[in-house]
Amino acid sequence: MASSRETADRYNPVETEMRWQRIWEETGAFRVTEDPSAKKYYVLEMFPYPSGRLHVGHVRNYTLGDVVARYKKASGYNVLHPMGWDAFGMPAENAAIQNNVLPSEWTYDNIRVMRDQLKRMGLAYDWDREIATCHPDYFRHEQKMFLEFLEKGLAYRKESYVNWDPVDQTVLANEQVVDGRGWRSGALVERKKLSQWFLKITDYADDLLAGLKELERWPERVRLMQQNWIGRSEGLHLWFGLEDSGGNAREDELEVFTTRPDTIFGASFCAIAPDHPLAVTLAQDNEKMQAFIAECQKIGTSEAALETAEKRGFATGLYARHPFGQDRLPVYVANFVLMEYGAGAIFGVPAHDQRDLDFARKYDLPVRPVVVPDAKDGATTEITDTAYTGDGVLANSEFLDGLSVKDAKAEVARRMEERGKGRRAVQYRLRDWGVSRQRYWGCPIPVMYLEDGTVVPVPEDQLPVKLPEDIDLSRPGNPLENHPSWKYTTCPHTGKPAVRETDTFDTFFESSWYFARFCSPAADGGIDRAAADYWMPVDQYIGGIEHAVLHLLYARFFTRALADLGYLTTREPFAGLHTQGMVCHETYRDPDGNWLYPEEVVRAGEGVFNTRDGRPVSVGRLEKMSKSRRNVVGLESVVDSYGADTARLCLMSDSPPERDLEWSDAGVEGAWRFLNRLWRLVALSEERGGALAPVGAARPNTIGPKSDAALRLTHKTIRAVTEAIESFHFNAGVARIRELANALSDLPETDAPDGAWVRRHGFEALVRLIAPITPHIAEELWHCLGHETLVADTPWPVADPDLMQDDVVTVAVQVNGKKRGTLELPVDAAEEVAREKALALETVVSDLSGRSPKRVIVVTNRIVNVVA
Ligand code: ANZ
Repeated sequence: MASSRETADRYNPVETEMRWQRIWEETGAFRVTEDPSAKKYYVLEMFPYPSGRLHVGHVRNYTLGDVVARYKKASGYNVLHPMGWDAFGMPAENAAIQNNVLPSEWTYDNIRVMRDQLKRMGLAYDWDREIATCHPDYFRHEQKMFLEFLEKGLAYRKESYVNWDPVDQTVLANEQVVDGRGWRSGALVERKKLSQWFLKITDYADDLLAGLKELERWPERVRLMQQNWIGRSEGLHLWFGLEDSGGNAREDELEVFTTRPDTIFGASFCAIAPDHPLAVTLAQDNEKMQAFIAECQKIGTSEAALETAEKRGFATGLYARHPFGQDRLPVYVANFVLMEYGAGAIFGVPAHDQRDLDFARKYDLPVRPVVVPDAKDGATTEITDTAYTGDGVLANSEFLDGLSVKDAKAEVARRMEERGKGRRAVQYRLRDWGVSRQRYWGCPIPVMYLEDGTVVPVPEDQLPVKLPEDIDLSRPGNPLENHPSWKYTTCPHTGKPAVRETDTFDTFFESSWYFARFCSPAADGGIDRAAADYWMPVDQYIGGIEHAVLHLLYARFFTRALADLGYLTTREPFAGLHTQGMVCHETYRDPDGNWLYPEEVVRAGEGVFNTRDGRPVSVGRLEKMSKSRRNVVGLESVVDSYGADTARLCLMSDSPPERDLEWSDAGVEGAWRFLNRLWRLVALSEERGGALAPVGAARPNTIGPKSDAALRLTHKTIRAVTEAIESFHFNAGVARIRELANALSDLPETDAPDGAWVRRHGFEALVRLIAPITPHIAEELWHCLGHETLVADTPWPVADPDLMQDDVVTVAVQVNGKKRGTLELPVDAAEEVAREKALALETVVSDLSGRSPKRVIVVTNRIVNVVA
């Protein structure tokens, strides 16, 4: 084929890339099926939300995945590398309101644009497996899964608080609450109780925690974040007696949860959550308390908001009896106690808990240290404005004095359990996953309600429950709720009137199983077990650190739940995880402080100017590419003029994948120049006097020194690049490839048989090594080298161990520990050889002056020490 096409003298990326993309598509180069005789490898990038056009910052992780996919395919694996769309979500609804289109139209339009963009990047996807989660063919399966969860008790309904925007009449996500106000209406957000659906992720808390230990190919920090999120604590539930202000005992008791029973003698108050049943009862005839509780509910529902809010309380007038003494502890309603954790009530120990200390200072409560770093500090320790949370020994604590924290915990637990007023328990911070969203553009939750509130699951043969298309987005609130007819239906069993659930699933629902769907994207039952057994788990998952907790935890939970329902065998979805860094770019502003796009800016001499009005531009620091700062570079602006390979090379050069990467014009130019050099080196080699041995020619018997060095470098590079890809140091791999290209271009342009052979050998290695990174130019050069096959189907080069080492090393020679000279020895030379040559060294001979040495110690490749 090579001879049939004239070789141009300039590389034309746009024409070349389109041609190879067409060939890959026509030959189905990346289409895969299960093949039990082949080792499988499943590489997956977190699928995108179809939000509009991609910029270069968006495609870094797809390129990373592509390098892995192509490398693994070349290494003999049957590689699954699919792509799809996480297509439900709020932005579609917002865009629909703004542009007066349907969320579905907006979404499918974006998918079309982004699919084309990804195709132009030359990513090795099996496009036959493409899925969009907003398609009924996808979500009907998760509706069925949900019904199975419901049947198994893994899904349930419960009242829970949401952020409520009273003006827009809608529920807000935590991130839509800005400074306590609705992001769109600006109205003060309220806490409102709604009945919502939950999945029992807490049933799996221990299993999810235990599983983390085995995830050796996950970043340590992600494992730690998940561990903290699950938040396992061993503690004690305690029951305190209650009395009123007059000292009269009440019938009820106060249950609290503590992880520090050892500090019981430091307790100076108790506090209950604003929505604790006791608070609710007491507030019934206490208007001030009602007002306080209402105030607390304005903080919003996020833990972060609660954490940072000023600690405030309201004295209930009740007292809790200290279990081991005469003390009475005042009981407050406090804004920092959560109803959803432990018992919704605490005993407060200001000396050893910062929140309690802040609270005590505000309400003038005693601060009594009971744990001291060292026993001798006993009574003298004082707490000022920082609680002591370290380890130590007990003091001021009667029968606990002198015990370690650990022993004191056990002792209090023992005594309280003995009395029947304590129960040791494991507590998780992890909450059940609330999956209800009061929005239109999501998967409908497949249940209905009878007039009396009875929940009736939609029968399987009526799935999927689809979304209506004729919706009115101009009214506030949930369009499903407002729709004139959609929600009205009849009970499938009794024929009685029923109303559909108008909430849709949290979009994390879709992303919790899409990786399993990719194994059998058309399977009738959602997941074909045999296909999933072959492909799962994902061997390499790649995505942003922002998904470290929620998405990854939900997916791990879902996989376990699906395994328990018989859909899957694998319980852990992602064996390897890589979290990529951001792509950053300089930021620009005009004198009025308006952000400018990079293409609106030009450098001239020392200055930087606005191309439109010539005014000076101030250059800001590197920041993550984002539309709001306008420091984005459109994908087309690079691909149209330089080609996808240049963009891909840029993204893989300079920084390791987990670190941030700077995108700059200079970087693009550099990558483009290198690809052109590479092209001239290989494609024009013969024209420029660098003869090439024929394809498959045998290695000549003798290879001269220059060629030999190039041959050795080729094999060292093969090894280095292989290791770089295996260890996710693609930038290091690129550096070695460049080095090899330089060395090969320095080979004398002779047609001596050894040179011609080494040149071909080197070029073929070079092209295969760079193929995962810049696949189009690699195909082109492979073709120029006379191959009729695709480089995408060609095995990865194998390094010859005999050729990987330098032949000689410099070895130091010492006499009685003092350096007396050096020797050039073959690598790994036998001890005998090293010894002989060292003793023949002139300086050594003169030092010995005729005596024979007592001993000669040889450290291979490093030192020969002669003991005289
Ligand atoms: C007394 C005490 C003394 C506490 C001390 C801490 C330090 P982790 O470790 O995260 O599980 N707590 C219990 N339930 C709570 C709730 N519903 N809302 C807010 N705080 C609650 O946290 C357990 C500790 O958090 C518990 O131990 C309790 O305060 C508090 F020196 O009890 B501790």
